[in-house]
Amino acid sequence: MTRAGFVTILGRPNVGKSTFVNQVLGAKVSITSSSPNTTRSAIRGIHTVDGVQIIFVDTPGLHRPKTSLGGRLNETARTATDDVDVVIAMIEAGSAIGPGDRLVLSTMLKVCKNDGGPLPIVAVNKIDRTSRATIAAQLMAASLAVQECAEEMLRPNVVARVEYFPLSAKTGEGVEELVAFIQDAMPESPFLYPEDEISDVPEAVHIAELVREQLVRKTKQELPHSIHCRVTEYEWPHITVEILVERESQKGMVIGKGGALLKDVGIAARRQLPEGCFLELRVSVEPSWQKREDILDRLGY
Ligand SMILES: Nc1nc2c(ncn2[C@@H]2O[C@H](COP(=O)(O)OP(=O)(O)O)[C@@H](O)[C@H]2O)c(=O)[nH]1
Ligand SMILES: [Mg+2]
Repeated sequence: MTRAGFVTILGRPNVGKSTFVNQVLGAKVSITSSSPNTTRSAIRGIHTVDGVQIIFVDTPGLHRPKTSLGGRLNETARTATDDVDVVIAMIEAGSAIGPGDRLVLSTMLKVCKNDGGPLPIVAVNKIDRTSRATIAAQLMAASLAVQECAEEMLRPNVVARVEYFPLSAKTGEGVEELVAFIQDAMPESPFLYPEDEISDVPEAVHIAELVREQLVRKTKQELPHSIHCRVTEYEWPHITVEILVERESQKGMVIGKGGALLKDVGIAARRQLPEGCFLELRVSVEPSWQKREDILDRLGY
């Protein structure tokens, strides 16, 4: 009998959730950057090895929302915990556990409260950047925070079920151990996706995401949040990606001096696509799209 199940990864923006999923799969299914809120939808990464299928659900980071888009991203992260087998709360090894992390830990405990419920795991990421002493201290701090959150929620029993894993999503250290543990925890089930599939993201969406990744990486401050990308034409090898921004001034920033920035973005994105692809990028202005519910509906957030 095969086994299969779902694993949701929760964590503040930027703790390394998408990097972790990409590391496990050995392929880029989720775009990453040092800018918060890069991930905007629950992206599934599928790992099938030795008769066990693990479906990782990468979520937008839980955070205090400032816009309608931010609110929807939190909602997407929360609903991704429905009906899963494992919930990973990811924190960073090198920064103190703050209110944002506590919200993440509490959300994990809430979902995992029952004995038969999902398995709670705390992953302490980015250990490549800290000393062993710091990692040990952070593991202690994490278990203390878990205990406090559980007591606040009057769920002291769940504490004993929580497992802790230090790892580096970037270098891969510790990742195998966590995946092996999750593999053993998967319930008996037929495979839920074809064995050779590694993601549920449609090709066109992935291409738009590759373009957005480059834009997010190459632009600064608030601009990354103002960008939405979508494929408007997909007639292999011709692909057109439309880049939406919120203001006319942002359009200029995305295009860059003499078109330089947009050109760089196109080159970097095309490098990740099959050879022979013609990628056209267009920029248009859609005022305040991330605050307007009707536009968010239309863009599928
Ligand atoms: N040094 C180090 N950086 C990491 C690690 N994991 C992620 N990062 C970096 O942290 C930033 C945010 O990563 P990302 O996966 O987009 O975070 P997410 O918002 O939680 O999905 C990126 O610049 C990553 O390269 C890690 O294990 N070590
Ligand atoms: Mg992400």
